[in-house]
Amino acid sequence: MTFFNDVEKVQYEGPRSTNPYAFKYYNPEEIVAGKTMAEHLRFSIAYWHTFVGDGSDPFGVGTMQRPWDQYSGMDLAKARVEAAFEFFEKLNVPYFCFHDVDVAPEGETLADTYKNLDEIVLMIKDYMKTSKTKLLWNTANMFTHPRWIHGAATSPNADVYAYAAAKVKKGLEIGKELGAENYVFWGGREGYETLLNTNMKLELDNLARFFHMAVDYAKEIGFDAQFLIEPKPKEPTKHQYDFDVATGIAFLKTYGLDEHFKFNIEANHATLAGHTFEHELHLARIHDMLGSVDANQGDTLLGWDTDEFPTDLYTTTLAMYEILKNGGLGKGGLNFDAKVRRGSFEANDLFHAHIAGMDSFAIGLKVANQLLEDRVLEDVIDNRYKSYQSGIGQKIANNDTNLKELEAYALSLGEIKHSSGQQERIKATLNQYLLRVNEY
Ligand code: XUL
Ligand code: CO
Repeated sequence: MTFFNDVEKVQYEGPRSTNPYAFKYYNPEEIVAGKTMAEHLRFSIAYWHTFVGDGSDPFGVGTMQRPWDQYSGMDLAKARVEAAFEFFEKLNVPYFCFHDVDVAPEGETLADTYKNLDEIVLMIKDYMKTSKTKLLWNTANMFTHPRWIHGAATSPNADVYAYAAAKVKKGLEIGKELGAENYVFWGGREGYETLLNTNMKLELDNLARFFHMAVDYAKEIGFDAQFLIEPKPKEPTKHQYDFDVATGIAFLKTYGLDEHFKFNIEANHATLAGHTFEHELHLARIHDMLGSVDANQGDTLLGWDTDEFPTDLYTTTLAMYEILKNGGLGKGGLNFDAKVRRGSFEANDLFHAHIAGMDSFAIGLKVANQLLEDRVLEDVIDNRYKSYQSGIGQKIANNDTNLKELEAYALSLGEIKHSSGQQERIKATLNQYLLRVNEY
């Protein structure tokens, strides 16, 4: 059975195309800096938003009209798998991601849930035999069900901790079975609401123990995925422990987990933490911990996680700049953890949304690559820090001086001269590069 009957395979038709079901900029085979666009961008579809999300919000019920709406239970789960692989094929997207509960309904007991999962995982595995689409990552949903009310691996209740451990054990087995390239932890309920009832030290220690057990079990079963932490400061929990990349690095290093984990950085989570997307990517990159990306965008007028499809070219350009500087994403990819707006309820809007996101990142890739080739920002930055390339600056950079020598140097100084930071000139140049994208 097919579900998206209005749309044929989406192809690249170039910037002047008026076909809404064509890529204008994403040309998978086009070579940019020695690699195809497909290799650079490694797009992925988020199962939860695209095949499960119903458009409900805290004030209203679902609005989405989906060609699998007539099904329920395991039939619905199976219809979604069929629809998903049709969608992957039509959009020519190389990866997808899911939470356990996205693909199979939870049963009465954990054993029933496993049974449902096993059946659907088998079906997905079968589809993957003939599909070109692979699993970027899977994860365990440990935030929706009421059992996670006080957290999962940071719950005050050890039974919940054990239940969470079982879910992750199963998730690692599923990841191995389906050849996942990464395994993600997003701790939506791993945090606290008030310190008045919280033993933060025990919760953090328990969380670290949990991650160590996951690392050990993956090793034991020969699952060589990259582990990823996805930071977010808040929502649903008031204060989440994986607040942002800096907090995540401190946690991972404190508990000796840094060699096993990288970050899955989500644009809207970055802005919720009061950072730009590129700040989070940059910080992870300079620590060699940039693993993967949840590609979406927030709304500067709204203080919550709106998970919009990424269309802001300024941001996609700066994100691709960081990714290119990182030498790519390795096993990671650009996963559209993004949902169509509640008013975009037709099934075909799913195509429009993904095409918009893919074209936006393709533009970002081309512009960022040209910026790098022309050393636009490199030259600015090298020049700005050139005082560290010789004389006293070089001594500082080489760890070859001390406070006494620096004092003597400072006492000998005349008036200190500064250079302009010129950020307005740099931004104008960036605009020129963006507007010239069709020339690259
Ligand atoms: C929630 C979020 C999650 C993770 C996976 O904000 O981003 O969907 O990506 O659990
Ligand atoms: Co996410």
